[in-house]
Parts: sequence; C-alpha cells; structure tokens
Amino acid sequence: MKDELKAVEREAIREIKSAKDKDALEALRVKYLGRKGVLTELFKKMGEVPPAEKAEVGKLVNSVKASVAGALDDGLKGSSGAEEALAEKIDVTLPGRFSMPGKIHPITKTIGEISDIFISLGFRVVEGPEIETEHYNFEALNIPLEHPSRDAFDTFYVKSRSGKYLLRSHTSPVQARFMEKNKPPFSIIVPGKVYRPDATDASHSFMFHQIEGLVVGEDIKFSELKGALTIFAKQMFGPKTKMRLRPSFFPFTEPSAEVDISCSVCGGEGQKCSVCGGKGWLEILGAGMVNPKVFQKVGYDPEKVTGFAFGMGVERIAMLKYGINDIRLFYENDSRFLKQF
Ligand code: 2NL
Repeated sequence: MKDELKAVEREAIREIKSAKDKDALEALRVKYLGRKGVLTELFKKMGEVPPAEKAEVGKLVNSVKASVAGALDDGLKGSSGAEEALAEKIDVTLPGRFSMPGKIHPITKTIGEISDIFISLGFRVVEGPEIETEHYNFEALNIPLEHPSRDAFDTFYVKSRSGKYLLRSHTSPVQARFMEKNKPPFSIIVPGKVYRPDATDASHSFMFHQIEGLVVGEDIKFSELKGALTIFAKQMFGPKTKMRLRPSFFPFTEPSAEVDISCSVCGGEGQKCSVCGGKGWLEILGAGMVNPKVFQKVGYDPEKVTGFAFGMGVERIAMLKYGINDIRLFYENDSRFLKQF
C-alpha cells in the first residue's frame, strides 16, 4: 500500500508537470482527487491495512493528497495570463458604470458667492495662516490677556518648542498682518477656517468658516459700512431684503453693531415662523468702526486713518440662504445632502 501510494504520487506529479493547459490540469484533478479518483479509491482500501500500520498509512494518504493538490495549484498559477484573458469575455453591449461627478461643497460655494459681491465693490481677497500667535489672534486686536471676551475665543493651543501657538479663533489676525505690511487705502475680505472650543450641536461647531472684511483709508465713515452691507444683504438674500443695525460690542471695533436682515421666509409676518422665531429679523453679521487702539498696534496713526470692519459666519449665511437647519450636515459629506447645492 505504501509503495503503491508513492508510485501514484510520482506519476501524478509527472503528469501535472507536463499538462499543457488549465483544462488538462482540471482533468488531472478529477483523475486523482475526484470522488472516484485514484487517491480516493486507494483510501477506500484502508480497511485492508493491518491495524498496526493504519496510522502511518493514513498520514501518508493525506500527505500524498496534499502534495498532488499543491502541484495542481502551482500548475494553475503558472498557466499563461494570455490564455485566461482570452477566456474572459467582455460584453460590450452592457451599459457602462456611472460615476457620480464631484461638486463644489456648499461652504466653498457660499464663500464664492459672498466674495463675488465684495469683489464687485472693489474688495480684494486675502488669506493667511490657521495657526497663529497669541499676539495676532488677541493682543493686536485689543483683546488683552485678562479681557472677559477672550473666554469665548479661548481656542486650541498647539505645543511647540519655538513658542506658544494656537488655532485662530477668527480671521482678524490675517487683517492685522496685512495692515502691518500694507499702507491704506485698501478694501480686503478674508475668508477661512476658524476654531473655537464650543460643544457641537445643531448650530455650533468647533471649526467653522468666517469671512471678515476691512476697509481702511482717510475719512472712511460709518455710512459707508452701512452702504456696503446693504448692497451685500440685497445681493445675497434678494432685492426686497431689509437691513437693520443694533448697537453691540466687540473689542476691535468702536462703535460696534450687530446686523440683521428681514426674514425672507415669513417677511416678518409669521408669528410662529421656524426660521426667525416670529421676530421677523435674522442676525447675519457683526460690524463696526475699527477701534483706534487696533490701528495703533499695527503702526497706523489713528488721527490720519479710519476704517470699518465686519465679520460673518459662512455656515450661518449658507443655512439662512438655503434653509439648512443643522450645521453638522456640512461636515458629514453625505452625498445626498451635498448634491442639492
Ligand atoms: C462676528 C463679528 C467682527 C471684525 C469682526 C475686525 C478685524 C480687524 C479690526 C476690526 Cl483687523 N474688526 N473684525 C469686526 C467686527 C465684527 O465679527 O460676529 N463674526 C462672526
């Protein structure tokens, strides 16, 4: 029995090595390992083996089976790729696979829309770093270390050997850097990501996008701020949009204002309007005349120049314009949401 097994193994390997193609190998698999194959038949004769040798012969049968199966697999792996390619039939009449074309993200789109309006008014777009120093994020903007309004901005700090860095909490540091390097007059807008330690909910995110604007020159007036923002509001939200200013406070502007637009959903009529809560007004941005202290910090003479500045949250503007009720939708990248814009 043992000799017979070894002879079968030798013969099988020889045949496998000289097999010409896949079909020949498949036939040999049936011949040796199939249900009525040579090895299967031999295994059936185990009953005739004396009990003392049974274990040894059993092991041998298994090892011969494994070596024949291994040789067959090796033979298949080595069979020519050309032959397999020929066997694969491509049906050119089947419809193609559709790929979903990419789209501009609604936040990028909104930044583009806002920018286009201010570009048409003569503004330039300026960008700057997201990792900032405390000086440009706070001190240069008249937000001293102990100022209570610093809490709201107390942002993410970055450990570094070369000093104290943080993720900017507004895009204003870009304007401060710009003022140090450029002389008035100028009109700029600064879009970009900003970071604040807010807990996430439907209207808050630790990262969002801002666009700030800054106009500096001789004799820039509050009326010009109001004019520029009125044009912006009408172009962004429709020609019927009304605007109002409410007094407010920011350390970097004086006086400061919060800017509301009339609710385009209810027009101020809806007592139970879900967008404005029946108030008829929606806050869209903050603004004011640049605080003379900010001019001093960047080396401008506050006796010679004045300016206005404003800042808005891009997500908030996009949510109001497109009727989106949860800020988190912007960051989930669900194509069912994204493809609507
Ligand atoms: C808001 C309010 C505002 C500014 C940002 C600014 C920048 C410089 C100087 C003076 Cl360099 N002001 N920016 C001014 C007023 C308001 O943002 O609520 N943003 C979401």
